[in-house]
Amino acid sequence: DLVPAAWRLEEALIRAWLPPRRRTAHKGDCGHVLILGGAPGFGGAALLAAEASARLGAGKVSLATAPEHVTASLVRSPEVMAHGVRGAGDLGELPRQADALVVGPGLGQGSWGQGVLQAALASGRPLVVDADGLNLLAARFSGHTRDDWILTPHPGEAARLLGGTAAEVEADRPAAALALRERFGGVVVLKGAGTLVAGPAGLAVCPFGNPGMASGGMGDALSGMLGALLAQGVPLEAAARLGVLVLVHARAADLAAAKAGERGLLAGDLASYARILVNPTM
Ligand code: NPW
Ligand code: AMP
Ligand code: MG
Repeated sequence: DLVPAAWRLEEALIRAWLPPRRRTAHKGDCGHVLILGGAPGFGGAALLAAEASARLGAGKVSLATAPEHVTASLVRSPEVMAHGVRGAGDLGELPRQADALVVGPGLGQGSWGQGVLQAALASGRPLVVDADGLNLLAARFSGHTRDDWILTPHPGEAARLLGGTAAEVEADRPAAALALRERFGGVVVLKGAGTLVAGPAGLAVCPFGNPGMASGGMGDALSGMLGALLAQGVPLEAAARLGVLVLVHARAADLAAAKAGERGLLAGDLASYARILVNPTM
């Protein structure tokens, strides 16, 4: 069993946020996530986030990405509604139609990404901000704070947000996580071995995960998972703890590694294992 005894209580508490579905549930009850990302050349990140959202039980998943990635998304995940967006003006009402937004995977830092990030910030919806969404926050929106977002930096992104180096972040990870929360508000997930979650309830460290996760796209999958939890009505900090600490992302990686080993673990492998973990009767 992969769950240390100390974590069982929290697991039981947090699982209460994802009870079995009502027999009469329909997709409109189960939350709509919008993934915003995938500038030209970076489509995979947004596709991985969208696929992970769908596997975590979001009723509907939309993807707003550069037009050149739409066909790939339809082939890989026909369940995802993929919209080709030439610029933020093409988004229309999409951001306000979603229950939660994930902005950043493969977003790039050019004018396309800037416009899309601005639309996400203006949507009034709870947000997961990852990857280039964080890089743009650091470079162009650094005064922005809010209570309704989860920020998911890796140490390099955390360093950009704090104005230091990744080595400084790694030297005192708890201090960095708390400083990020102090500066930007919301809930901060500082990734890396022993991911930290800093929120109103304090600081918690993830006991799961393995070096197989040191491969491209792992963080993008996490952001999609967190978005799916938010869209299903899990409150911000519980979503971060549920997604990071207790049930989903790193434990899915541990299950996948137990099955076939750490080396060669792919971000796209996680979603099917994460699915097992969000079905509490199993
Ligand atoms: P170094 O140099 O390795 O020691 P970037 P990115 C540091 C997209 N992707 N501990 C690292 O340090 C993303 O979504 C697309 C310590 C380096 O300085 C983004 O939009 C994929 N340091 C975009 O690419 C799959 C650490 O951070 C810097 C650290 C750029 O994102 C890949 C590197 O980070 C990717 O997700 C740690 N644990 N982790 C796709 N398939 O489409 C990182 N660093 O420059 O922000 O680049 O993370 O690749
Ligand atoms: P990113 O760098 O954005 O792709 O995110 C990488 C994801 O994989 C984060 O959730 C990290 O916490 C996780 N990860 C990467 N390497 C390890 C490791 N050695 N042990 C545990 N988790 C890891
Ligand atoms: Mg990343």
